[in-house]
Amino acid sequence: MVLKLYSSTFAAGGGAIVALVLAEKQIPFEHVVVDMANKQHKSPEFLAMHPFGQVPVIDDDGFIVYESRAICRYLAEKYADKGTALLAKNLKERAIFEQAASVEFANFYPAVTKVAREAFYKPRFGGTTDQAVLDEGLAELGTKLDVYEVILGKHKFLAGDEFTLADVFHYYSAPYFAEAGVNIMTSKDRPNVARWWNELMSRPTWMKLKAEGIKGTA
Ligand SMILES: N[C@@H](CCC(=O)N[C@@H](CS)C(=O)NCC(=O)O)C(=O)O
Repeated sequence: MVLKLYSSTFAAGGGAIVALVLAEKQIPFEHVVVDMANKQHKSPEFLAMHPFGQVPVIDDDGFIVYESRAICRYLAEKYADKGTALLAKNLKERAIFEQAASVEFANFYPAVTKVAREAFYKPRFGGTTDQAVLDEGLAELGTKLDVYEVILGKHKFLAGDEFTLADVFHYYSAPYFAEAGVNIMTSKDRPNVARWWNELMSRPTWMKLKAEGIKGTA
């Protein structure tokens, strides 16, 4: 049975990173659009797959996985020899990869979430951006990116010279920057971050996903 991805069609958040891994790995999948406006993700059938009632979820021939980063790791391991590698091969490279993946979850994601709430979600869903809170979020993100600048001065991608899931996890928030007109990722004050971010944004798999939204390939 072909793998099913349950998510919205908008290429953002967890659905986007799972869809990107499916594209990088060239894994055929059926896209099951979840009607979030009508709270389908809170229905008993959906809660049986994801007890927190969120997207994305995958159904791999009856094997259910939720939490986008866990899904990405599962797919990258299952299809290790297909498409882009995305995971490090030996123990020490794997440790460095896990270090970079933790950096994304512990440093980048919390700071970006604040920025996304003020700059993207509030205006989109009828609220008003609080400029002081947004500035605070951008300042916090800036301090994290100052460290990224040093790391990315040493190698091309976050976990070394290869593109890995640690980079992929950053696409979770990418559409929020673009839609909210926030240019912090390409600031000329951090040329290594800008080079890395521009490289991520111009990856053909991502450009296709951004242009077309999430679409099944099976
Ligand atoms: N940590 C989860 C977060 C999932 C999440 O927040 N999904 C959002 C859409 S991007 C959602 O389903 N929101 C609806 C809700 O929480 O009720 C993951 O990465 O999969």
